[in-house]
Amino acid sequence: MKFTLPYTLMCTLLLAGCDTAFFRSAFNPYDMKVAGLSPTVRAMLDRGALNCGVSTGVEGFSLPDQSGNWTGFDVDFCRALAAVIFDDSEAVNYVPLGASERFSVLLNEEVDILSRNTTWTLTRDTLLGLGFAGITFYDGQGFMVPTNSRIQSAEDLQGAAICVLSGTTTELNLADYFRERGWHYEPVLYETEEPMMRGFLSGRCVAMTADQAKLFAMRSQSEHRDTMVVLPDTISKEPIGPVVRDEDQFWYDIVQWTLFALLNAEELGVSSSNIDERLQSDIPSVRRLLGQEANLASGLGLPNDWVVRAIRQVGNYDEIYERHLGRDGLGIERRLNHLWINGGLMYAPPMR
Ligand SMILES: N[C@@H](CCC(=O)N[C@@H](CS)C(=O)NCC(=O)O)C(=O)O
Repeated sequence: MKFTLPYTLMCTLLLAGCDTAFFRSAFNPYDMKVAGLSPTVRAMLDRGALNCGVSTGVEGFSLPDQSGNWTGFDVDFCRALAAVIFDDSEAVNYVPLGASERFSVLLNEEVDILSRNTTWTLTRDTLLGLGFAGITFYDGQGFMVPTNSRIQSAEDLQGAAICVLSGTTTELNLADYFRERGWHYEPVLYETEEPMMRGFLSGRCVAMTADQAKLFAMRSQSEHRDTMVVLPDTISKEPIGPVVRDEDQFWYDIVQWTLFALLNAEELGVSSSNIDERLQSDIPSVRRLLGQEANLASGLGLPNDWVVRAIRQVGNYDEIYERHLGRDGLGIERRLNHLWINGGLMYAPPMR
């Protein structure tokens, strides 16, 4: 039976500061009103745009052109969310954030989401009051060295000076790597990336370490790209995903299911180029994905065509990947980022 609460009582509870968890359990979750219970969504609707925290400029992930138009894999995830919420993938304010400041800016509500090469870890998830809504990209930490260096693999780095950004998992993994081996090394710490690249190019360190996709991006962005090479070693797991504040479960669900929808669309062969044809499909899972039957979006407080909006305006996961990171972008093989049916780890729960 559907649970309804008299309007006055609901207002009283809201004024009393009753938390959203109560409402979540008290209301029938398939009630469209739930969207009104997300402070993040409410603020976004008032503002008319999503505030998306991105990195300060990483080719393939988030990079502004000279007119200030942002493109990239992380940018497209925010565009998909804006399509879902506003039916307008352009309704996004991009906020470039360095590694050290990103979490406080999110917690201070200056952005609605971090879509910014951020690794999911236990402490970030539990101690900081953050929620990781999924994994958009499986990465791992690597090293870049000058092409003419004697260093062939990470095993040759004993005693080396290594350039690294502070406030990252990269810095911590680097320490673990050397501690485990009982080796000495000299961490050369930077706050932001540009000076780190300059330090590396000037020989301040013999290697630079970062997430591997990031190293490929930095190499591709540099006019000295032919003088540097990424080593074959991967020294960590870097599951990268969108981050929101813990307390807004409704917004978390929208972010999480938007990612799942992009993956399920790829799995079901629904793309921006065939969406009109696929809207005529008789296949039950395609019809559910595209809101042609069942009322699956009501639990998210969204209209039935929410996935159609995202796919039409931005594309499915494969399109986004290939556009920025794959064949039309950085040229990084999908590997772990393939769908599970293609030997990868990308596996979205069913939409039913
Ligand atoms: N995935 C790691 C590293 C994230 C990170 O911020 N990496 C640096 C480079 S190693 C970066 O992307 N910088 C781009 C920027 O600051 O705009 C983490 O979550 O701590």
